[in-house]
Amino acid sequence: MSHDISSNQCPTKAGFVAVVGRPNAGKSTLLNWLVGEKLAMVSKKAQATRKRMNIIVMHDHAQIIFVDTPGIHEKERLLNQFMLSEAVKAIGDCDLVLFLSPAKDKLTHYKKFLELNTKKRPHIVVLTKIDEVSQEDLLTKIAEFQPYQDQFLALIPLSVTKGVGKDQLLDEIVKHLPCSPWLYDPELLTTTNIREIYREMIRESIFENLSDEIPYETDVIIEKIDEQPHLDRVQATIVAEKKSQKMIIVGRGGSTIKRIGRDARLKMEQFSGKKIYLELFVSVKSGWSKNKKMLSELGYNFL
Ligand SMILES: Nc1nc2c(ncn2[C@@H]2O[C@H](COP(=O)(O)OP(=O)(O)OP(=O)(O)O)[C@@H](O)[C@H]2O)c(=O)[nH]1
Ligand SMILES: [Mg+2]
Repeated sequence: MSHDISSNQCPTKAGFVAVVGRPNAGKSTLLNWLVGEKLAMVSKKAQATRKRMNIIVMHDHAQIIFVDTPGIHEKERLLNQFMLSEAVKAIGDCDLVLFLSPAKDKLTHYKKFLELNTKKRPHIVVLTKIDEVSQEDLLTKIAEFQPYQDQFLALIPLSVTKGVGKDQLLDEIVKHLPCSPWLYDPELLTTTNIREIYREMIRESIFENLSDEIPYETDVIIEKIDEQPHLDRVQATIVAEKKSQKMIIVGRGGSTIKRIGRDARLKMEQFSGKKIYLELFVSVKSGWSKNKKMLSELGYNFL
């Protein structure tokens, strides 16, 4: 207790906060909301995020470096194993964990997280999407977590849709961060570069425009960015597993790829405040999501 009080008197605080939970729990949405910018890719479809992304939020005298992670799930495919390892690494490397549980969820995912958290990193439970449940069901859910209250630091109900829970969450996080000088320029919102952000915007458009397995079996390579003061020229390749997928991605008379390109371009323009000239290509790399070398070429490195 005395430690907590003295640490709250330090002039500045900073630390890494891993944001974890099952696919589709609302992790990336929460971070975009906290930072006030659309930085991380969001999708109705699960397993949208594939890599860690740092999102930096200043609150009071603290610099919170959130680490967005892929949803915790187990699947054989090498890409999915990489995704799980990203979440595990983020937990291992952080000062504090936010475990996100949609308010409708059973506690199975939480129990799995406790098993995964072998280093016993301190964590806060965040009940997300509380707009989707009644007040009564919310109270029942909170009661279900009570037997675990000596495991977590706090339980915070939250809804991005309703705009509820932001300050409670940030205040709680700051309480538990170590005294430290800020680790980054306080103006900085992310350590992720423009290349990676544009790539995620194209991936997000693929998730929005294509169904079934195609979003999961495609990825994006940014081949070239030519940055000018008011215009970015971007060349990117969509990588698919099969020739049949390439045909669907292109669409009749190129209609689908045009739609993906237009949606991505609008997101990129909104973000950069510049005009974007986007050229999209499609290539087939059979087995890319199951092959270590090809995954590494796409920036998914197991290390
Ligand atoms: N109703 C409601 N929906 C939400 C809320 N927050 C997020 N969502 C929706 O939940 C879906 C998943 O959101 P994401 O932020 O992509 O979830 P994620 O945890 O990052 O998912 P992965 O990257 O796949 O692990 C999207 O359709 C969001 O719009 C909320 O507060 N209320
Ligand atoms: Mg995500």
